[in-house]
Amino acid sequence: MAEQGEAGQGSAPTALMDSVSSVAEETQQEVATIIDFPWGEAFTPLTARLITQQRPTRLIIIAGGVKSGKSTLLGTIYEKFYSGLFADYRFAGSKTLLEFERICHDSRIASNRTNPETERTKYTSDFRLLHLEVQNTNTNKKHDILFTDITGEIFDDIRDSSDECQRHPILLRCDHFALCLDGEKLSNALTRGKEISDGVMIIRRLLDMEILGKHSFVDILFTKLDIVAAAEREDGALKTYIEDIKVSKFQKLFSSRVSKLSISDIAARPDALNNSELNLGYGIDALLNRWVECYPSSRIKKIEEVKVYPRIRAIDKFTLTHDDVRI
Ligand SMILES: Nc1nc2c(ncn2[C@@H]2O[C@H](COP(=O)(O)OP(=O)(O)OP(=O)(O)O)[C@@H](O)[C@H]2O)c(=O)[nH]1
Ligand SMILES: [Mg+2]
Repeated sequence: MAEQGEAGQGSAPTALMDSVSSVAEETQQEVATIIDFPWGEAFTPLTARLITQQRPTRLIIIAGGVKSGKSTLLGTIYEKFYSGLFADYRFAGSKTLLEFERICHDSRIASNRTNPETERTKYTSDFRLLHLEVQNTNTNKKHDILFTDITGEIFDDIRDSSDECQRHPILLRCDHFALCLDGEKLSNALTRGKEISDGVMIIRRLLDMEILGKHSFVDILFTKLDIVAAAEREDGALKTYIEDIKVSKFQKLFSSRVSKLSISDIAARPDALNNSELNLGYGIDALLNRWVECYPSSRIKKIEEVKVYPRIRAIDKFTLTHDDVRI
């Protein structure tokens, strides 16, 4: 009886196991016929090692508040290569094409929008990185670049909390730190004070935490120049005000604390409604040249300065903590 019972109980699972294994076999056959296209999604600091372990890579951190124009800046760099050469470069590839396409979608006719837009970047707890490979048209040298594309909310947290800065060791690795200040907010008397003080506070926090320092290349980007120019036509004092901010709040406070501080006006996607004569991507070509060609030489360390980490065994890959992430 007992044997029969066991056999009786066993027959159903056996049938189930048989059907599971036949499904598994079919799935395996299907998987074998799927063409393995590149992933195309954004990298995380960990997966970006796919790029950084192969070749020297520039890491550009694009910081700034919500809607300050960070993603549009990246989308425009990508769009510019659609029409051929941009700055001193030709497009040589990207492992995150899907993300660039996502950023650009709402600015295209295919999105059925009446105005070109950029979708708000979704909140992710980790940094998202976009990859671009460019080739210098004069030297033919190829360069890999990783740009961060993260929502301004993360930079609000970084500005307000040392713990949040420490949660992102990738900040230490940046070759260029670019802070976007929203030209639209600067053009409005009600919002400009906070936009400026938030910008000053984030640079100060990163300097005090020694994340930025004498080795750092910092860009302060005054975005949406078309909106600023339109506002200046209405308010004669605005131009002098903004020029004064550039000197008194950024140049004077920070230029002696970093390796190089550059201040630029850009218009990633000027709106025709602002009667602007600015081209798409105004000011961004010079920026891209600087990001690719200049990098902090002081990051090259003498051998005795290099901290030695214990050799990582295969099993350690599964136990690495956030602090171990170094790219
Ligand atoms: N007029 C004008 N609008 C711009 C320009 N650059 C960006 N914008 C607009 O500004 C808005 C915000 O731009 P995003 O690039 O999404 O800003 P973001 O900093 O990535 O925002 P989050 O991802 O939310 O942090 C979008 O509606 C863009 O179309 C510009 O040069 N001129
Ligand atoms: Mg964004």
